[in-house]
Amino acid sequence: MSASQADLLTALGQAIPAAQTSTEPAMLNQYGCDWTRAYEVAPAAVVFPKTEAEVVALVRQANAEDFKLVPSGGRTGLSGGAVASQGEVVVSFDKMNAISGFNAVDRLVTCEAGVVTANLQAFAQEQGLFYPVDFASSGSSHIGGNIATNAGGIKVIRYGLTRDWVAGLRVVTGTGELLTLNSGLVKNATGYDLRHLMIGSEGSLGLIVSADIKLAPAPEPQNVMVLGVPKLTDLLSVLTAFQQRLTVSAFEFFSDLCLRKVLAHRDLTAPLQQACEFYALVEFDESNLEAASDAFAFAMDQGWVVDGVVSQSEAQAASLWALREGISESIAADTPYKNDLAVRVSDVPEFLEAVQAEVVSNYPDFDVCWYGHIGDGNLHLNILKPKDLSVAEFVQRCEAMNPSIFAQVQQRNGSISAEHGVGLVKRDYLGYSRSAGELALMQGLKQLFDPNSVLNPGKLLR
Ligand code: 2HG
Ligand code: ZN
Repeated sequence: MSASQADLLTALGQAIPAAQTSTEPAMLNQYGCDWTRAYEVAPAAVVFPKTEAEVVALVRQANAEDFKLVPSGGRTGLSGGAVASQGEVVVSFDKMNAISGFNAVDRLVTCEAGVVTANLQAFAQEQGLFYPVDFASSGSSHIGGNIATNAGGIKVIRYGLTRDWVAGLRVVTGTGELLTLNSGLVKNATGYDLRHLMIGSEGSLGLIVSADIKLAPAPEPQNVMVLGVPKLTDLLSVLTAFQQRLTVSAFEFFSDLCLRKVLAHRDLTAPLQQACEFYALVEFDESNLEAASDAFAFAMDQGWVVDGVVSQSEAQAASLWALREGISESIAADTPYKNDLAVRVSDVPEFLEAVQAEVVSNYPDFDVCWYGHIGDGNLHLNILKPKDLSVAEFVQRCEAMNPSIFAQVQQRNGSISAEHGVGLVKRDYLGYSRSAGELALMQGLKQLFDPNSVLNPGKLLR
């Protein structure tokens, strides 16, 4: 063990019992990264605090002894926000995973940061309530990470983002101060709401240790339709046809290439008899089936939709959802270069056309998987690596395209990261979505909350 590593372990030992620290190479590899694979994984240690007091002590030690901390949840992020490449100490919230309180009157559940999203969803269901933020990684993502990235997912069109469900937070700032923010209040007009500053701050301002999460009334059982839509630009007309007649819980889309990838990867069947260039997936309350059937018939009459299927059971609804939710995993072997873009919903059709044109003219030899949460304006653009191209050359060619794609986003005041966060992957492109004035204020906030830059340095901001 090198002297500095021994010093680090001594410093950590002042904050947290030695049994809760690991320097095992396998643990460092596991805990030092997220789902991105482009960065070196090189943390010095991983620690597993069990209490708020231990988190406070860790941050104070980091300031005193000059080491850096990388907060780590379920490590399902796609932007490198939880990657430790520079000898940092990873702070895993795996052992702070209790649902520590529930109040039926307030419909609030108090979760430690390490509660797995699916466990919160199951807990809500046991109370006859509903936690509506949902995505493919719910089985492993943590509520703390969801808050730190303001995670979105598949039901944003109806229920909003993680931000909309956070009624209170406990956070340890970069100076080791424990803050209680908003305490579950519905109304609170006492100035700056620091809770909202923490949401989406990617661990750069404070470490979230627990949260009061709102729960919704349990929804009706849901029906799912998958529709064949030949033209990308008709997808929004289909959405409007549905929204004029009913409230949709989700409106997603994917291209035929995405479908073929999922079918090759999983034991599922094609939803429609004939292949179609694009598919829409619509979810809605079962009591709206008639209204949804009207919308479908109207969209067929208009020629926007050529075929469709509606779920007849919960199991069928789940397998239709699997066609959409399985895409990311199914294309992982193709080393996709990911972009997670958002514009206003009304700007989606012409934005899609403009980006598609950029991609086709610049990547004639690359396969492109388009999919995402089109109903809320969020599109996932995944470029697949040709087998014979090296990862380095592929990434370089994709990066060379980013300025022209991001210029299309900027022209529409859109976002270069709708729901995956900034982390390392999007940090140097932030200027396409944030003005120089905003970026300067963000740097100022970082300095205020974390003057020695001990929290997730180099992520989100340089
Ligand atoms: C999804 O919507 C996730 O499936 C992942 O946000 C998207 O892998 C992606 O690009
Ligand atoms: Zn998504």
